[in-house]
Amino acid sequence: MGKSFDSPKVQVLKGLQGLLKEIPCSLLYDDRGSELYEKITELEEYYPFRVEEQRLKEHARNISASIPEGSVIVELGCGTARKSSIVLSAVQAHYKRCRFVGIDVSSSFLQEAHTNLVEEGIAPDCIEMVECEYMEGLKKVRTMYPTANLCIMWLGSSVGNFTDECAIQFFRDIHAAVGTHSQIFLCADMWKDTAKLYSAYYDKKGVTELFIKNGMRCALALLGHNTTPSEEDAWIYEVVVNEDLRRVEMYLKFTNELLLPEYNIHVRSGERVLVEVSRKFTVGDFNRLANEAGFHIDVAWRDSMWGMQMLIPFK
Ligand code: AVJ
Repeated sequence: MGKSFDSPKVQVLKGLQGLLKEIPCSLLYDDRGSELYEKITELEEYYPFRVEEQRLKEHARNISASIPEGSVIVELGCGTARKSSIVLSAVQAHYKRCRFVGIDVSSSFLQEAHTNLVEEGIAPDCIEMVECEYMEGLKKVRTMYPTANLCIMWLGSSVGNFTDECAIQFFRDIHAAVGTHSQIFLCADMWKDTAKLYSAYYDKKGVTELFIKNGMRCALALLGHNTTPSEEDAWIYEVVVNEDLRRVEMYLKFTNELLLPEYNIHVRSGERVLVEVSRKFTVGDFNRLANEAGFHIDVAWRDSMWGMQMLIPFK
């Protein structure tokens, strides 16, 4: 895949011109995609959303105790902040106050997040929102709070979309943006029973299929190719649980060829395009990721379903 500093269009081009074809998963979340993802979180088979919520509630007290008093809690991609409010309430109960900065690219999400947090009883003067990309937002937060410990929350197993290389770079970038006086609270899905993984991504109602097809539609639209419904019907949704790489792979198989000669793109009939990967982690995977990025795992709350850990920089 193209590197993240390439423009989305260049990422799509590089992804579709290669031998093993893929598109960047960042394209899955346009308005329609975000709506479909919301529906996914309500599916019976899709356990990650509910399990995370439950684990956060279960461990909220201990998580809050591992965040030093006076810290600023910063959430990457806070969305509507429904999950983070669980931790924030516990921090507020523990220290009598908390400080939160939500970072997101969507201003409507940020407004909703603010409303939700106030409804959950978080003091309004403790909440700030920054409408930004992650790294730019983190640099801003560091200028707003030059000396405070920053607890950077990255929830929702978003790290599952990253390769090792990208995740390690991402953590290093965080460290470069905010410095040593910081910690990362990372939540992610654990490697588990393959049948359970398969059905979570191949749901009976076909919502995930629509979500994945919507991503492909967005990718091709970036190239000026607007797809028709019959063209999309010829894409077959396929899920592979890859045990060697410990990830769920979501593909579309093209049963009609796609020719875009002006871009040197030729997807053959029967060829698959990788639209999204969702990695599932072992404890060893987390340790390796953290260490290679210059962090150690200070404390963790994990079981066979879900993993939550506090990463602290080495020095
Ligand atoms: C939002 C990346 C955590 O990998 O489970 C859900 C996205 N894709 N169903 C995941 C997703 C298909 C989700 N993450």
